[in-house]
Amino acid sequence: MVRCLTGAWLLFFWKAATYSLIIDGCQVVRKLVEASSYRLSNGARFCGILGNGTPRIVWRNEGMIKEIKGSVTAGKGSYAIVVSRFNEFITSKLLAGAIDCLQRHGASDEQISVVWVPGACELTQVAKKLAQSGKYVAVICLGAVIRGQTGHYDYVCQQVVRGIGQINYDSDVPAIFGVLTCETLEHAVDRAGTKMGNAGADAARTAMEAANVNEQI
Ligand code: INI
Repeated sequence: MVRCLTGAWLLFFWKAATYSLIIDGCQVVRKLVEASSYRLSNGARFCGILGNGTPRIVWRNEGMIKEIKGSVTAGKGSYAIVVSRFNEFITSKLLAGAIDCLQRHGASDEQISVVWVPGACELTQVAKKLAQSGKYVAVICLGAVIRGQTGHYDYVCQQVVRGIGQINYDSDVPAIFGVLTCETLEHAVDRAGTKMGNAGADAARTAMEAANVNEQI
């Protein structure tokens, strides 16, 4: 529902809500949610409230401010998935989740390439090469590092995080971090298509959105 209110009225409501914050924190959250549907008579939409004491209401005129948002659709570009064989029991589920997600959002088989590497430490070098090839709109990196199987868990995690981060600095193609870093095998199973969803599908969704944002810039 869209209601037209003056800034003065909103200020009044906000102040009233601020006072009731002391009594009931939920009240303010509710007011903010309601306020998000307010529009000024010139069409500007309520954006947020800044500051303490006398708050400043920020309005956003959607027609004037350029805003880019990525949609989650595969589009016409190709996606590379680089996936580690280490902990394949888990990573194969991440891969299936990623492929399923890309296909559900319109990708054909021809738009998807999969490259297997030995372990999480080897993801970066191959992902970099794929990103630099100019053939893909995004590179999805999938792996599973699980503590307990090795003393060098922390080093493997650090190397992968830093490596994939570096690709994002160096290249115009987004490299998506779809690597599980878990304390236990059970935690990994939870994130590979069971209780906590599928991190491979999440990474694929992120890849499509990032690629779409990139395309618009
Ligand atoms: N690689 C993984 O992908 N996950 C792990 O949990 C892991 N652990 O625990 O050792 C792992 N190690 C191998 C590493 O990625 C390299 O393949 C290896 O060190 C050779 O460079």
